Amino acid sequence: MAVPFPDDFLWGAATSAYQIEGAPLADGAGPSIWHRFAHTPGRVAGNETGDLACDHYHRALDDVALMAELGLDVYRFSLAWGRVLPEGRGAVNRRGLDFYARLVDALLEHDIQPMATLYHWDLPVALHERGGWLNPDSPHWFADYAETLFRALGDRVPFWITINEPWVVTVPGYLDGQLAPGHRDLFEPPRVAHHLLLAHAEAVAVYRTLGRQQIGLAVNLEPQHPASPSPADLEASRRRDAFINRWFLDALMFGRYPEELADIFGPAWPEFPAKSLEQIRCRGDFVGVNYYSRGLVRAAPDVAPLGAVRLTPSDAELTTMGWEVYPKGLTETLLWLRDRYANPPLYITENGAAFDDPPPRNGRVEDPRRVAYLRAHIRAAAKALEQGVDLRGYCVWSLFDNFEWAEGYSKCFGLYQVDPSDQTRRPKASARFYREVMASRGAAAFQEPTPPTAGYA
Ligand code: PNW
Repeated sequence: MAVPFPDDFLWGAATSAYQIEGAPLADGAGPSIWHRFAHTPGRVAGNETGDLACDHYHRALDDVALMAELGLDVYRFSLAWGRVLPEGRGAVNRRGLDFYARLVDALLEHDIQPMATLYHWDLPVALHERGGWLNPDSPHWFADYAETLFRALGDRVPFWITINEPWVVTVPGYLDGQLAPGHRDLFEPPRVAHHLLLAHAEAVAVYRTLGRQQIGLAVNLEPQHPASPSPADLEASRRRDAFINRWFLDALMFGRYPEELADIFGPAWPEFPAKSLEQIRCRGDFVGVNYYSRGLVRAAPDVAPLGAVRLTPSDAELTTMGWEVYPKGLTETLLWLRDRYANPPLYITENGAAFDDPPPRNGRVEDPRRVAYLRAHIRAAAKALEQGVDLRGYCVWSLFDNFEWAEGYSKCFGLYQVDPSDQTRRPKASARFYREVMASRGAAAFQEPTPPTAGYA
């Protein structure tokens, strides 16, 4: 098979601020909802926090050298809003901003293109106390924050992502309560989602006034498949598809929400002014796709509000998150984006897997299942490229084992293991494999046969 990745395809790895930086209050930073949530007993497995994480705040320059050794073309990271604006608005905290300026400069010195995410879930507490994403002013707060960064770093950062996974902010954050701020309320999610989309649109508009390009939103997508051919399961998977995959993208691309949502939320679904939907319609320059797995869906009339549950298939390979390994779903997702939304430019902004990795032996960490996962998903991306999908880059989640939100440090996605005792970063076999993939512009992913596991393409 010919390797379809063009020479200018961007190979990268991704992280986020609260998950790796540590020192969340250093140098005048204001606390975030994640700092508060992690410090609330019972919210995170083992009551772990991001206080130390990978100590990247103090090791950023060494980490950039490590990325250069690995051979990244692009590094996707996020900025902590509260480091830059401790109150969320108003005065800029120069020391916080300087941390990111130094990071960006170091990346550029090593020929690594920065891809900066403005919001990866760490809302300043000061804004949360004013209602956070429920406040109709929140899109303006975000646009002001974005403008500060576009002006400070815009000439050096070629790629911006406004918001990471608005669905995860909305649903685990405000409906199920598993992630910060931990609300459980049927009436909040529709408004939170609307404000996140307006925030994205306002930030894009500001960016345009500065005459710049290459800004997008990153969404988590998973194809939804009915667990059986029964009409009830088919209907349930259609609802779940609207809920997870189309909620944000239909609004962005078409200026309307999927009609299933009014049905799912019932009386909690408000009428949105047509004018705000028109404002939300804004394609951006690319869509960031975070892909991990598929949804195998069974109708569950008693499970509010969706009436559907995701099954864990018993015959499939699962990651330690309980997510099915299903590379074919990546091809399916990319083709779906091509067909439904008129072939938008795409970057895979996250793809990866958590497995229980062994401790190092002779300094090496063997993680063959992660190697197989990455190989199969890179091949799945190649299949989509061959069918005309406008895919321009791929980022592994994640560079390091890190703070996996409500799971704490128990779930490891990294190419590098991070020793909790002294913060040593140890490359896993997957880091060596991925280095070969990047150095060969994708060819190394085609050298070994794919293992005969159910979910593999
Ligand atoms: C993403 N889901 O989160 C996030 O962007 C990362 O910060 C995170 O570490 C990574 O995936 C692994 O979890 C997701 O429920 C959280 O479908 C939940 C879902 C998807 C992505």
